[in-house]
Amino acid sequence: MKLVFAIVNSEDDHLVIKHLNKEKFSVTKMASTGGFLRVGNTTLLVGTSEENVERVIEIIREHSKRRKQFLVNSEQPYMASLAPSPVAQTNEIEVGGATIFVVDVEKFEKV
Ligand code: 2BA
Repeated sequence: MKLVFAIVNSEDDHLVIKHLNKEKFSVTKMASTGGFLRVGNTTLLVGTSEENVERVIEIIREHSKRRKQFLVNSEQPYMASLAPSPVAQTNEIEVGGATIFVVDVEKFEKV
């Protein structure tokens, strides 16, 4: 058995979960925060058999959009501390679709 951790944009989580559930995958949704932007995102946990892992990733890929995000350094505590400046600088970064980790599950039980 495998456990898929997928960090997705909070704007996409509804669609991703809907389509996973439609194909009978169980999902746990956890509220999380990115360490760089320090804004909320969603971490999904999906426990499934090894042969289903690629299908889970496909569904997540299909429903997680990449998007551009603008950062003003004075609004971003981590960047501001790296390059303190009295002048606000705008940076464009690309975020999403999803960051996925797949790990082995040693034991799975429902009691
Ligand atoms: P954040 O850490 O808030 O990162 C948001 C976006 O900021 C990243 O998008 C990336 O485009 C940019 N970014 C992150 N760290 C950076 C840095 N040191 N320098 C320049 N730009 C940086 P994504 O790569 O799509 O990541 C989205 C979210 O997924 C991350 O939010 C974090 O919560 C998670 N994540 C990504 N890679 C991870 C990893 N290796 N381990 C754990 N979580 C990860």
